[in-house]
Amino acid sequence: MRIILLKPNSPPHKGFLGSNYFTLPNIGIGIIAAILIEEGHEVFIKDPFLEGMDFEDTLSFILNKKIDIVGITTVSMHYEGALQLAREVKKRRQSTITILGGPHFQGIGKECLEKNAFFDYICVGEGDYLISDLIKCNFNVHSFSEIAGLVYRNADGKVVSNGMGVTADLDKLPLPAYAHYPMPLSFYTPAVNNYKRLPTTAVMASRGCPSTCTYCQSALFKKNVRYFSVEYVIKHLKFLIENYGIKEIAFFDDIFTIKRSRIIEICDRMIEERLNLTWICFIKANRIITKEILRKMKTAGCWLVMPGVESGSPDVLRKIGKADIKLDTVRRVCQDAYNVGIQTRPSFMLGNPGDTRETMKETMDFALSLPLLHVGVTYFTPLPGTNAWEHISDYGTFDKSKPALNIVASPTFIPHDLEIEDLEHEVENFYRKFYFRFSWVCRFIRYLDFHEIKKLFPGFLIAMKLWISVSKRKLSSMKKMLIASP
Ligand code: B12
Repeated sequence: MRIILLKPNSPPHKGFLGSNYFTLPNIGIGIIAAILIEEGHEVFIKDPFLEGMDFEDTLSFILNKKIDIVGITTVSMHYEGALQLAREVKKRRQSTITILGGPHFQGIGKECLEKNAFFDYICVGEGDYLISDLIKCNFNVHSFSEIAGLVYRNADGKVVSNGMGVTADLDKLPLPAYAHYPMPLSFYTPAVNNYKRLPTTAVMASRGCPSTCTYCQSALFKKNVRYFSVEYVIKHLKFLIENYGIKEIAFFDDIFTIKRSRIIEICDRMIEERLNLTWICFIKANRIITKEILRKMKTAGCWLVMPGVESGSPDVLRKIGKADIKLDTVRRVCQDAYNVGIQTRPSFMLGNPGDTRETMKETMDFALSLPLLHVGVTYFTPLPGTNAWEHISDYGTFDKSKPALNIVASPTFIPHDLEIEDLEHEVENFYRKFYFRFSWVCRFIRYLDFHEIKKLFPGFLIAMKLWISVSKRKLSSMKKMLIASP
């Protein structure tokens, strides 16, 4: 069969202050493509934004190639685009099968199929084999109940959900179909402070997350953590080095450091095999992250660890399901990493349930007190299907029908007693206070190396943007004061 797997035509992913960046290839559809290619199907992976294709180009491609199955991967931010694409494909060629998957549908897949006749199937959770299973059973409705993660219409037209798809044996999965990505791996470039060396790409060494953060969709996997074997991970890395000259890896596991023994083993193997990679990963700032582990990670090539901290207020942390994050431990981990020579870039959110001006200040003060070179600050954004989505009205104002979801660019949830402007101002203020200070310059020098020097120019442009934006805001508030004064 002829199958296309793609992201919808969606507005480009905007970073802070409208900065725009290409990201890394999508692992999910890469694996699905590899499975289908192995089974003899003709598969196209497309990324319209990356390839400069507008909506009509995408549609023409699908129609001209006489595609049988259109598989669309969707984060909530791109849902509108997915609706538009599936609707138009069905309108122009009714026989095309539309299958939707991706994080947006976790928890609300059934509802989405009920509402949209132009979706034929939805995949909830992991769907590595879902399209393959549908093809193998010849799209026979009587076999659908056996396909994990499938949402479908039964013989009576009633929408049925088989629950969450979870791939049990990760080692059986093929590597993503790298040769079929729309751009060569060397083309993809993450945000400037997310890499040291190019080409870089993303790898997942595990799936699932043991944490229960109320805002995160990974919590829906209910602690079902699964690992690729260390052997598989090392084989994967070697393949990327040998075939694509990859020099750096972003380990995109929810938490790369869940198991201490496994981390030691992966690092030891990377050192023994002389992979000579640099890498970054998400961590949880807990007991596992000792100075000794950090030293080992550094020797294996790690230069950046990214813990999700989210708030400097223990009360807010409790409200967002992160009571297990201890601020003292976060401080200790940041200091140990600093001493060892690894950068820590925690993520923080403002406008959390329970956030007030005071707690947001606590968060900022906490971040400012840590030995960091960079921080990530976003707005708390309730995602469909999460615990936060269900209970959000207890904490403030949120319009569930609003489609846009750009956690970085604009707030969608406004806690009680706060205004949208407060949040926008606080995020900008956070970045300004964080970056425009003398101690930051010292830290910058501490981490300065050949790779950082190469990124000075784009970094300088972002700093200028921040400065201009802050000045504009100050000017407009001065104007308002002048107009208001008698
Ligand atoms: C790595 C990552 C990123 C990376 C790059 C992602 C990439 N390469 O495309 C970066 C840092 C750039 C990023 C950015 C963003 N991310 Co992000 N990210 C992740 C993370 C940690 C891993 C993604 C991943 O590779 N998963 C592994 C693969 C195997 O899973 P998958 O892609 O979901 O695919 C599987 C299933 O979903 C399903 N499937 C997916 N598509 C399809 C299609 C079909 C047809 C079928 C049948 C099945 C199917 O089958 C796949 C295989 O099992 C996830 C959390 C997570 N654990 O998934 C968040 C996550 C996906 N991100 C999230 C968000 C919100 C964003 C941003 C919008 C944040 C922002 N505003 O800045 C942007 C959007 C970027 C974009 N896609 O355009 C949310 C999405 C929630 C939602 N409802 O949309 C997640 C779930 C985290 C969370 N908070 O809960 N992200």
